[in-house]
Amino acid sequence: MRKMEGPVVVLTGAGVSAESGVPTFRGPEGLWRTFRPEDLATPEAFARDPVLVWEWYDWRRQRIANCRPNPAHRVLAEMEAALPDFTLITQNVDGLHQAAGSRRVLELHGNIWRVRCTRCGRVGEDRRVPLPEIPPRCACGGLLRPDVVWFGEPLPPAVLEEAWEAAARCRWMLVVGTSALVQPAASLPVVAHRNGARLIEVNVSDTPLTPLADEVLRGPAGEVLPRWWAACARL
Ligand code: BV8
Ligand code: ZN
Repeated sequence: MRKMEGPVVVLTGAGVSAESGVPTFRGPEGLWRTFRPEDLATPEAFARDPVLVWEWYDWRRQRIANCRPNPAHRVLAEMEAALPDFTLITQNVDGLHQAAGSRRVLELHGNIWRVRCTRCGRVGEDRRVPLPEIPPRCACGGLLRPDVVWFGEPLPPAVLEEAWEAAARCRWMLVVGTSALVQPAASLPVVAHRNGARLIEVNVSDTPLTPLADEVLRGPAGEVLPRWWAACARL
């Protein structure tokens, strides 16, 4: 355990929201019955069957609407307030980091509470659960889509650029609750490590990043992170 000095970056995945009740993608209960996210979270699936894709998102939105931030989300909000140079990067689309009080969140994969018009491009927040009509329509009559990044789609360039820069210059990187399988997010810790950052992994199981980690905090983020942060504060 060392005193954290210098820029700190945290990368989170679905595991940080698991204790809030948000289903992970590759957990035992899986996200949605027989479908794989790679099959549904794609522009092709949406073009082929927008109703099926929206039924999946409406189901997830209804699940997430009842979920509250857990102690892991709250500790990350505390870290942002306490540390002079802190960047939170998330792969999650559930908005729970913002709900916990994090003020600057780099959302690599968008946000399930935002919708985007496929015709006029208007982007707006839509928190209606359940959706009154599926698929939802824009005022212009165009088909709305979830404002998330699907497989095969580029990540928002400005957000990704900021994430690369933060990863390249940080002295500490915490990787919390990600299977480190989805690219390019999974390369951020590799860049940090290559540039000499101290890598700390918080996960209930091993991932492809575990061999790179300087420290592995094995256990549920909602229990492990608060204990680790309290110990840091005593240094
Ligand atoms: C792109 C939004 C290019 C949608 C998501 C072959 C090789 C390498 C890459 C590829 C390949 N084929 C295709 C690709 C690229 C592809 C990719 O990476 N595929 C993977 C599957 C191989 N990537 C893309 O397509 C990306 N785009 O590359 O574009 C491009 C460039 C220019 C122009 C055109 C194109 C886009 C990827 C984004 C996909 N969208 N989400 C939605 O959510 O509906 S990704 C989706 O999966 C979520 O965001 C989620 O974050 C992610 C799953 O990852 P995790 O977050 O890690 O979640 P997971 O369930 O997997 O793991 C949970 C972890 O938590 C586990 O480790 C578990 O042990 C742990 N855990 C559980 N409980 C706890 C816990 N840990 C702590 N505490 C607990 N309590
Ligand atoms: Zn429109």
